[in-house]
Amino acid sequence: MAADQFIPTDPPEEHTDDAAQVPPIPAAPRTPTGCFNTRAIDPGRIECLQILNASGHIEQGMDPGFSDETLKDVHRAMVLSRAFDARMLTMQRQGEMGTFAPNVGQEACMIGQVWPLTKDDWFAPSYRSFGAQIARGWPMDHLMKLWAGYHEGFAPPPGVNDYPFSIVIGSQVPPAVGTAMAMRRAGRSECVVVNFGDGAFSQGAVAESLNFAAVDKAPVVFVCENNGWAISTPLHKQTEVDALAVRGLGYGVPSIRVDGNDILAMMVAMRDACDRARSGEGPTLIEAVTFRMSLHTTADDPTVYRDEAHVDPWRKRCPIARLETLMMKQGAMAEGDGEAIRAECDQLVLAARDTFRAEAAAKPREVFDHLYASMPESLARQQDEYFKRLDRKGIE
Ligand SMILES: Cc1ncc(C[n+]2csc(CCOP(=O)(O)OP(=O)(O)O)c2C)c(N)n1
Repeated sequence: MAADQFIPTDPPEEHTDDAAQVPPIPAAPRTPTGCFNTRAIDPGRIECLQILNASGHIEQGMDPGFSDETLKDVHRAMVLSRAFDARMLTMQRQGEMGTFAPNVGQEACMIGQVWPLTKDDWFAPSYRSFGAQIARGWPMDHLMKLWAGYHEGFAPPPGVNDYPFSIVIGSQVPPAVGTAMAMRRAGRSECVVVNFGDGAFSQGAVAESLNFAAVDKAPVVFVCENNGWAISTPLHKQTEVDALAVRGLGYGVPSIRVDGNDILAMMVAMRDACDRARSGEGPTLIEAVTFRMSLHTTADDPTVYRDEAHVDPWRKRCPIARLETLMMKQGAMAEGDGEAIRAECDQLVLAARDTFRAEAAAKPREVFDHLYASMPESLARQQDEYFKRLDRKGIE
């Protein structure tokens, strides 16, 4: 088909159905021969937000004016997340955890995205969100049970308006949007935050959720944690777009790219997005650009598919070190405070580990529970055989 067949023509004069009138489209760029110049199409402009640069200095004129107390709170939450991360990795290696998905380096993303939420708001996390879950009120020993495979660990603690996290990537997004749609219908003024990875963003369910949320003006904030990798698949093999945020524009969702290692930028972007949602202006998409510094999970070995050279530049962008530089400069932190907070957080994690060890008791006879409302005959036979084996071994 010749390219000039795509040149749009004016609607016929006699067309009178106003509702069906196509609004005028600005003149398309043309090549010198008059053809539509597809190379000049603007796929949409995405703003990028960075407030605290990689050296820990606030960009000129950008200071959001957070109090020292606020900075101390988010700093501590990030340090606690990292302490939990390190301990969980050790516990997994020592056989106490089934598996674990580390989050080191992504702390600003995590803490920034839940910072503006109240207890009445809702959070639908992916599996790499434990720092945010701790900040939302999940006790650390509860999360330890979760990662060790105890079903009690998956249920959100009383009073915490969170969904259990989802392993099926992107599957947490439709229920989050459904919750937001229900809130809007019920005339409520809370909002929902849902996060997912760059890999999950390739799932159709996420695209459909963006569309539903946009049409419904649902009070939801989509946070895509773009950490560069979906297990062994790098971003450039996943997508042709440079900025994943551009996808929101196609659905009419205001979208922004944020330096995900900059806690101040995350807080500002999330605060504004939550305010928009709560005031009835609908959803926002935030692409938080960060990096997965460590393993995908403890079942993964990134050295077989990525060069350490990819990781090195991100070490200099550590979100915690960046905030500490600022806090020292502003007098919100003194020499030695960082070490003291790290030691205190380590102790809290160790105390949680003690609680976990005291409470987590394997119940092998539960293995067949919670699967079917009424157990099929074939499974009942397997259960019977399994119980006889446990009896022979003297296991309760
Ligand atoms: C529907 C589905 N397909 C495949 C998988 C296997 N899987 C687990 S994690 C993962 C990569 C996810 O990457 P991303 O969404 O970028 O999140 P990240 O792990 O980097 O935080 C895949 C493909 C899955 N869990 N669910």
